[in-house]
Amino acid sequence: MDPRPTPEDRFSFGLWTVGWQGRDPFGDATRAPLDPAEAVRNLAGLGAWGVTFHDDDLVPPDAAPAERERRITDFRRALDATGMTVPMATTNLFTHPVFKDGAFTANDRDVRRFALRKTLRNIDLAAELGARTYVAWGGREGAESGAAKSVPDALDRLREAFDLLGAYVVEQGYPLRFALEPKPNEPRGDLLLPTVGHALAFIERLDRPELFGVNPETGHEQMAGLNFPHGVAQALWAGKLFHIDLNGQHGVKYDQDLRFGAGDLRAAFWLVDLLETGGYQGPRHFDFKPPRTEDASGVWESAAGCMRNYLLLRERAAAFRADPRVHAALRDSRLDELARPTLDLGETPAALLADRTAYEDFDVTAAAERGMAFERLDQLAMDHLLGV
Ligand code: XLS
Ligand code: MN
Ligand code: MN
Repeated sequence: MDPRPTPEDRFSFGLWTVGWQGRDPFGDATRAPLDPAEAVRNLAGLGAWGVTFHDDDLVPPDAAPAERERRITDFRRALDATGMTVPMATTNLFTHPVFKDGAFTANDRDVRRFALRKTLRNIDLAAELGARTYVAWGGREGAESGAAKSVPDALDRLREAFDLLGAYVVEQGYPLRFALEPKPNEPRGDLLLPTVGHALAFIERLDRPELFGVNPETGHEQMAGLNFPHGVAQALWAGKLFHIDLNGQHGVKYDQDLRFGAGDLRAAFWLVDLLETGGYQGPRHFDFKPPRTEDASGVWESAAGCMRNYLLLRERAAAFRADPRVHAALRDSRLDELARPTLDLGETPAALLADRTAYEDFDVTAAAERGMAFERLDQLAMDHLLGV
């Protein structure tokens, strides 16, 4: 079958993804700038549903008010003409040299206040354009050396910033929630909130934790050598998967931002299986970079590939879940047992201590000898993934 993306699939792309000009630490841009309105039209033509942006992707930070208005109007026209939505927006707190030591956690207080004002300004625009999620990636919140950053003080400042932003959206009555995006390193040597787990723990220390969730990115967790589907599953379990950045990554190295499905294909299979069965209703957002080897046609090829790979994996994962041999293998591996509570309803410690079958009469040797049959189960997954 030839899968075709439709708006029901809720695929979205950042303006900065297809608009990336290919500038990297070693080389200049390889592509011309892309007009946001053209990005919207092309993405809509490919079957995408939404487009997202950093403030600076839409309007250069030094644009005069009239120029700002013109750019926003052009963007709105393209949205209206194509029916594309803006589900999410975010702030660029990392490109301008003023943010070289971070934004909300910069050592300089005036930089922190400027960063807050820049964010509030774009939150107004995000709300105006109908966004429901506001992403916050730390960008340059971090350090290269030990004494340069007091982590407890920096976390206090980060908490202050998010408490203020939360208070602001409540005060304005905006239907926005925040999604914090973890990343272990790059562009700083070490970043604050390096993984999904760190971010989830941080959120619980905020004034309004209910307004804050996470925006995990495939490559960011994999840069830390972590299992991405497991991190996403924990975010879902905590009710905190507010948004997701899908892309591809080959293991522990620099942030590759490959198209979705490139890199760790098996992790991508389990991720799609999880998103499609785990109750996630949000956008399927691609945060990738078409490699700088590509010209404009390669850019759109790469964007289409993100959606195509998601749909192919969705089909493969559904076939895996529907296969009667898989149902039997899941039982052989006792996944049904795992879904059963360990204790009886209302069972107390005393009742457990009184249950001789749980200890005195438990045949430890026999239990230790049982095979788990995971290899057969995993091979069935592999067969489905490979389309056998
Ligand atoms: C960079 C991040 C960035 C965020 C949005 O590594 O992925 O693109 O998603 O600022
Ligand atoms: Mn990335
Ligand atoms: Mn991202």
